[in-house]
Amino acid sequence: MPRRRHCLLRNTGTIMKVGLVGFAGSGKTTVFNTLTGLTVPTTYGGEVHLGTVKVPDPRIDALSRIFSPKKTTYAEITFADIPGEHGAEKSGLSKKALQQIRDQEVLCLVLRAFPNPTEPDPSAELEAFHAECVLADLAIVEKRLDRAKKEKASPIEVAAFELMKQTLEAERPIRALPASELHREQFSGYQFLTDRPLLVVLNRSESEAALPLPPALAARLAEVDAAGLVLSASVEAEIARMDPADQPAFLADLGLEEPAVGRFIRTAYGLLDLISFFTVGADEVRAWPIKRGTRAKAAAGKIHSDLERGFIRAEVIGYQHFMAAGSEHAAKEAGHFKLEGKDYLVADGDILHVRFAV
Ligand SMILES: Nc1nc2c(ncn2[C@@H]2O[C@H](COP(=O)(O)OP(=O)(O)O)[C@@H](O)[C@H]2O)c(=O)[nH]1
Ligand SMILES: [Mg+2]
Repeated sequence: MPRRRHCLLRNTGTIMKVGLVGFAGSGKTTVFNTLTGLTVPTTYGGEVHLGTVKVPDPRIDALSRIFSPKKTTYAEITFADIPGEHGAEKSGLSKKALQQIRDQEVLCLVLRAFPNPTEPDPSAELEAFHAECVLADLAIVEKRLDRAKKEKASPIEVAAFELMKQTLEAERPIRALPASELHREQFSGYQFLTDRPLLVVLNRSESEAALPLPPALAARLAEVDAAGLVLSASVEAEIARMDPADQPAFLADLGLEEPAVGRFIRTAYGLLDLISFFTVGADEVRAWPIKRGTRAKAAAGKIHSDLERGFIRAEVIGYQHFMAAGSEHAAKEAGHFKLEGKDYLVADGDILHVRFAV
């Protein structure tokens, strides 16, 4: 049987999807433009816009300097700017928008906190959004529960839906439930809005950009199991237009350490509980995002289905060990080369070579 060392064939890895949602006028399109570098007009309504950005990773920068590959590939996030319908419904989310946000892996709710006399305050927007997601989920959970009972589904499945129903009736999100109680290992892919990780972005005026989240809002976010982030979209838009050389002084003036883009992307990545493993070589240095807890065989499948099907072993060197040793050879000499089987739990920063035969 031929034995080939891993070569890069085809990308079957997935790109993570983050949807920007919220009231019309909350600043979604402005945030979207600064994240993606695109220039979508900031008019109300309209179509969904998509933009893809690289996930910055200094480890990939360092590996790329060492291998000088033909190609360097970072993990990617696709942002979707989902328009709310101005004044159409109480929360600003139409049926159409609700449908569009079901397609996202992470939801990012943009709350308007820059001065504006006509819109509700940020906490009211948060509550309206949360309530609408809870109601939409509850309607589906009740239907699925009825059907599960009628069709005499497994008691485990019925119990999982009962639990979701109780949780939603208590106005709590499904994402707050422990994975084991929902038996997620058996029922993957519940399509519920409150099961999506939620990142709440407080879009503030320039003068308040460096202040932390208000304590009451932070406490409420903890209750609904959401992450929070403060930025000023207009400041970020200005930074994006600025000569990079002028950025540090501008940021320092406002009391900011870095543009919000990096923080935003890291938070979204963390919410999905993603880690990266790397493949290295003269052709390509590449980051592969996987869920924490992914085993070697499934991780190999991200690179190519053949690598999963014909998986033999994974050669593993941890990023830190590799950098400390300076080369693959030196890392091996130092005893930091491991040969792992299909059930090996891939760790963040593992450099993998998959041995396979098909
Ligand atoms: N002063 C100020 N205006 C903003 C800020 N973010 C957005 N805007 C303005 O608010 C309006 C609505 O923003 P937009 O991004 O289109 O909101 P969307 O409807 O949620 O996509 C636009 O005129 C923006 O220029 C901000 O941080 N500060
Ligand atoms: Mg918009």
